[in-house]
Amino acid sequence: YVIKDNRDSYHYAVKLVAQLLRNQGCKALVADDSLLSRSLMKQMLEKQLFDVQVAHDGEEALKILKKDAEIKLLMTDYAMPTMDGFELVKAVRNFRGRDDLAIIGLSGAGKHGLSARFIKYGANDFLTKPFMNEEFHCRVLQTMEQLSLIADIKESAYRDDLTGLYNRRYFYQFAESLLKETARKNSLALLDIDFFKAINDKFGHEAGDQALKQVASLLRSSFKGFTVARVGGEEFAIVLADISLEQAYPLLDAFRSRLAAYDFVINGQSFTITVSIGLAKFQNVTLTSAMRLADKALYQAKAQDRDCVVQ
Ligand code: GH3
Ligand code: MG
Ligand code: MG
Ligand code: MG
Repeated sequence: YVIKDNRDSYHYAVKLVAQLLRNQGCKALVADDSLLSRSLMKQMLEKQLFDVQVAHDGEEALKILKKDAEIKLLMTDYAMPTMDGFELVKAVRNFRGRDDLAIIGLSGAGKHGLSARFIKYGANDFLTKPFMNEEFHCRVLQTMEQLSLIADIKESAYRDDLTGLYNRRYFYQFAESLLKETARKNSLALLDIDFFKAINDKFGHEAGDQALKQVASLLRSSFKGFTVARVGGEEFAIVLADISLEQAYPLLDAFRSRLAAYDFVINGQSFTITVSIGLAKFQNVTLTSAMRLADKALYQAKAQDRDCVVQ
């Protein structure tokens, strides 16, 4: 049905299908006091494969949005009892950003000034009622496409492209935000591959890269649910949220021995890799001092014949 509306552009239809696939199962919320308008929008969004909820006014919409962080699109009317569309947009923007939740405001015809104000209050776009079906679909599609693009850009800005792990930039941002939650008991581990220069020298830089990828994938499978980042060439950091030093030590030592026993086979050549690990507590400290502590422990691990965990 949506495609039929857009038969005039092949390229548009292709884009549309791609976005429909991304919309599938994605949650949307319609806030409108008019039953007719509400059910029309619900129906149209369902055609775009959204999972749609409805609210009768701004207050109800706000309640739903506070409970459900998975809602990715809000369509809101302007004139509604108890809380109007502007108030709703302003309130929602206090806890959901423009790159996280798309908002399209709607207002009656002859009130174009109102529509523009939606944007000023933080909506991504607006529509004037009554709208044509095709305009509705285009605006929703474009807004959701922008949200997807931002998500893609964010994802690539936070990933290391060799290993697919989080990068240094993400690690520092995440670590800073975790340290603000003072009540939690966390640990920080810094890992540095032993004599990696020798691996490169012996087997070539290309093989070294392959080895780094494999180390990363071992890290990923060993530390599921924790934040693992590549913070340097052959250096990795793991933030273990809600894990005390005493609990972290055996986890890291198990990884250390798992890695030491792992048989790397790259370009027909077989070798082993070991890692030195420095462990520090990660609560009620500044990020700088936590890093310094972990780094000091790592330095000691290197001094103690490597292939060990020091806390
Ligand atoms: P140590 O046990 O003291 O850590 O010895 P090391 O040789 O691992 O330490 P060093 O810091 O002196 O050398 C790290 C080496 O890692 C140097 C560099 O050539 C290599 N390296 C860093 N990043 C990459 C990368 O992305 N790919 C490859 N193949 N090698 C890298
Ligand atoms: Mg209304
Ligand atoms: Mg190093
Ligand atoms: Mg090293």
